[in-house]
Amino acid sequence: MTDQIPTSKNDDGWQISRRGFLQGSAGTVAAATAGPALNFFTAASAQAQQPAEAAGKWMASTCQGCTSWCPVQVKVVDGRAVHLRGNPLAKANHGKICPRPHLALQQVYDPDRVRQPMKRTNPEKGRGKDPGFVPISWDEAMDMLADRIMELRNDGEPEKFALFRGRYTYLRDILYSAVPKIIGSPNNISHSAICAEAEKFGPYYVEGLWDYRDYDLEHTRYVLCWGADPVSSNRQVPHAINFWGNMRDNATVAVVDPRLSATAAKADEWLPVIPGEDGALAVAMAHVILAEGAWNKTFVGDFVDGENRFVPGQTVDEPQPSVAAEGAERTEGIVAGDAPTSRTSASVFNEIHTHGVVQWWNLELKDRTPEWAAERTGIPAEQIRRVALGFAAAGSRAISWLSPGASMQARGGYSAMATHALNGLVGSIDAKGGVVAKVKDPTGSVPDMAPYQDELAASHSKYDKIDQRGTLAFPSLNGGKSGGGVVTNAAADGMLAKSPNEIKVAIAYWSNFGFSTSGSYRWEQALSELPFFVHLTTNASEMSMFADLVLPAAHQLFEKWGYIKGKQNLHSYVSLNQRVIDPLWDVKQDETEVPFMLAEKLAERGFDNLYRYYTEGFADPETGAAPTNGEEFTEYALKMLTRGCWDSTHEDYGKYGDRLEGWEDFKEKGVWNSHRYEYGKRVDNFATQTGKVEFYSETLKTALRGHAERHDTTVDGVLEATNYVGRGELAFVPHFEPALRHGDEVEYPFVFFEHRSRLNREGRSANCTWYQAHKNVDPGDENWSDVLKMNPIDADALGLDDGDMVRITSTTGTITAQLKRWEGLRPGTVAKCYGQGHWAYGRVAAANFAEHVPLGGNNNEILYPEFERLSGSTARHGGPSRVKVERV
Ligand SMILES: Nc1nc2c(c(=O)[nH]1)N[C@H]1C(S)=C(S)[C@@H](COP(=O)(O)OP(=O)(O)OC[C@H]3O[C@@H](n4cnc5c(=O)[nH]c(N)nc54)[C@H](O)[C@@H]3O)O[C@H]1N2
Ligand SMILES: Nc1nc2c(c(=O)[nH]1)N[C@H]1C(S)=C(S)[C@@H](COP(=O)(O)OP(=O)(O)OC[C@H]3O[C@@H](n4cnc5c(=O)[nH]c(N)nc54)[C@H](O)[C@@H]3O)O[C@H]1N2
Ligand code: SF4
Ligand SMILES: [Mo]
Repeated sequence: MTDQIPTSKNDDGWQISRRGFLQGSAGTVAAATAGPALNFFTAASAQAQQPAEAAGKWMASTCQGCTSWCPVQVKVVDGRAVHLRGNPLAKANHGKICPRPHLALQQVYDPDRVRQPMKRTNPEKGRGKDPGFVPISWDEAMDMLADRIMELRNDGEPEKFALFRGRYTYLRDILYSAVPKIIGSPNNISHSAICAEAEKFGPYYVEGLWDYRDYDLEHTRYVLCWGADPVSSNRQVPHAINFWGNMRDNATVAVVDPRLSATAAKADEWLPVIPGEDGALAVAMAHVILAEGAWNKTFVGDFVDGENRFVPGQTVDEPQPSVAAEGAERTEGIVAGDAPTSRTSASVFNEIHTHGVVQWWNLELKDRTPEWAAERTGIPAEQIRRVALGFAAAGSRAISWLSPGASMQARGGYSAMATHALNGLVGSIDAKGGVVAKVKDPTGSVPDMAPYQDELAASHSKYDKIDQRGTLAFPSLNGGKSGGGVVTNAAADGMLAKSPNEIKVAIAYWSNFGFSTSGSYRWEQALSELPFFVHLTTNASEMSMFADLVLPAAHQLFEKWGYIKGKQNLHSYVSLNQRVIDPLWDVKQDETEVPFMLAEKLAERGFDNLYRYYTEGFADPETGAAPTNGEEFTEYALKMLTRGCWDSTHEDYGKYGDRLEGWEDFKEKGVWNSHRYEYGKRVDNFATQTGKVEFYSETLKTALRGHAERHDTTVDGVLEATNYVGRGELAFVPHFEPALRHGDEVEYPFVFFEHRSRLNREGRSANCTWYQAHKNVDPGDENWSDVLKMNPIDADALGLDDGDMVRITSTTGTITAQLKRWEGLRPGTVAKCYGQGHWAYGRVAAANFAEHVPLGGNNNEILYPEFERLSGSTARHGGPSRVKVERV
């Protein structure tokens, strides 16, 4: 099935047309029978491989090597996983995968895996201190943990418990939400804000979508990537890799990235922006589109008399706000720069599906000429104009593709808005060939926990969280709410400052914040001071080295049950993680079995609320049976939450897509597909305050004002506290903000920026030999090494050659790497891939695992722990740190 390459496309998406398929097979037959065929050897070797093919079984599961979360199949032979491919039944990735699932084989069979629970014997914690781990049983380990939690409860301080999670399946709430809530802690802290929350901030305050988008590559005519490298990373990788070539036949590709990425190398235009100046580029493109009259008139609307009044340098008379009171309110609470422009009584611009195009022009765009932007961004004015007009000429079949590269920056909230607003100008949001959203799926959510919270839990779980969300400097406006989202990386500062309270007991699962956070040394300190810490992990990674208990976790792809929800190729899907092989070691499933054991242990100690929640709240939907052990609990919970996919008696069965025929059928197929996305359903019903695509974001205005009121200040006060320089009504429109950098330009002459690897499975590839042996698939990188890429002009000036070991120093720290002269970045910048520099994890990842010597350097040791505070995000991009580079 995997070999069925789609031969035709139509509006229903990828289809293998019967005719095309028959033609394909007929052709093959003809070639094989017509004399000495060129495929003689291929055919012979295919035959020779047949017995092995027949020996194994392809079993469905899900790859979570990155956030594409692809439905896959695992070839299992004699109980061993030996090969992977895409699940051919998945409409999202149509049987395709990227290179990374193969690395997962090396992960599950990694000889350095944690094989049984381990207990620390050395009370002193710190990098380089031998933890003195000794093996213990699960029973003993869970007793220790339960005792610590009971101590907090008995002392009336359950808020001193914290749960940190990184990657997850959608069974996550069983552990991540229920355990802290029912114990009585507010502190469940996810990794989302070190991942990509600033990216979601843009679409939310423009179109009301706090989510990643999907892209209609099949019908698009222009793809403008902002730091996105879709053939290597981002979130539709298999579909993008397999479809990019076809797409390029019909579409122009422009890539804004300070680095010649794999996608940039194959693009029509590369715009090597100066790191952190994306906002300037995006507003200049918007300026061009308006000044040249190139916006989509059927989506945005037009001046009533058809005359383009977007004249560079001049304001347009603003339309009268529809409700007079609103106009009065608009200026209230805003201090500087708030002078209203002169308004005429007649509306000059008849706006259709958008809101505030004239205000955006007047407040921000009118002076943002390509010539102005060229100076800031390093991109020639001519190219800015050409790309902007090319993008707009594609009309609604254009994609402005925003990634963390252009948003996870110190002032990236507004560049995220500006880049996404370009989709609004051309009307490509919710349109054929444009930028779309997920399709609904029929999965459910976990039962309400409130009935299982006692008085202590109910009150203490509402305490302020350790991550500082909602404080003046951390608005974290997820969903429009002050403190609505996580501020992952500030939790370390909170723990060190014991503010708002001390954390005494913590569990972290599937995460490695001692490695994955900018300014990671703060986590090392915080974890060293944490009295009792449990790491639930496959490998003894950096975080494990500070743990009192290291608990071996089942590998997500091969040994664990769960489900995920994803989208690619205009189809959303629900895909099962399945236990396709017997677990190798004494591992447990992190999100279900471990909390069930904990619940049993707490019940033994007289606190049975969690146990009752699990056994009363979860039952087999087919038999009604209550779970009696962790494995049953896992299965019943999974069946319950996915019931709408496979149970014909469920109210949502078949409503949004596939009708799977029972639980066994779901396990066999592994994936539920949604119907294809239908364009144009949201067009007058966007989830913004006005229901429109907002260039003047009333939604953001309400959110910022809400936060300002909470702290008894103005919106300007909030902008100041969050490091933004814009003031007044600029707060409500996508606008240019200068890059923010740490380090004096003279002492630290280079702007450091970074990227991810085509082979990174987030932070968990480095102990795989295949990762190290193929590292040069990333443009400029070298196998078995970690290189700092520097333009030869700069390298010559410093007298540096390929292979020289260099010390890279920022105001935050120093790491070492090998120098690589490379033309794929501009002079004055240096770049390094993320992923190397592990001083723990295993013998391949570290240069010397026993001695804690890293292989290469971890970028997070030199990245200043800067934030994009409006979304709570860590600002790893935009060049937050200047560095100096010296030969070792
Ligand atoms: N400088 C820099 N920092 C980054 C990034 C970057 O590009 N550059 N990327 C950021 C992004 S986007 C993200 S999402 C975060 C990710 O950061 P984290 O959420 O911290 O996740 P990972 O670094 O992938 O580490 C996961 C850890 O879980 C354990 N583990 C591995 N496999 C499994 C498993 O199957 N089950 C369980 N239970 N445990 C397992 C291992 O200990 C591993 O170290 O990192 C962020 N940090
Ligand atoms: N191969 C691979 N794919 C992945 C993952 C993985 O680990 N490996 N992880 C998944 C996860 S968790 C996430 S969150 C997504 C992240 O999705 P991506 O879109 O890949 O995000 P990043 O890797 O953070 O973005 C890095 C890109 O931004 C560029 N960049 C750096 N600074 C700037 C700047 O100032 N301006 C601009 N325009 N670009 C800049 C870098 O050169 C690089 O190309 O990827 C997912 N996909
Ligand atoms: S690594 Fe990512 S893109 Fe590749 S198969 Fe796995 S989930 Fe899909
Ligand atoms: Mo991420």
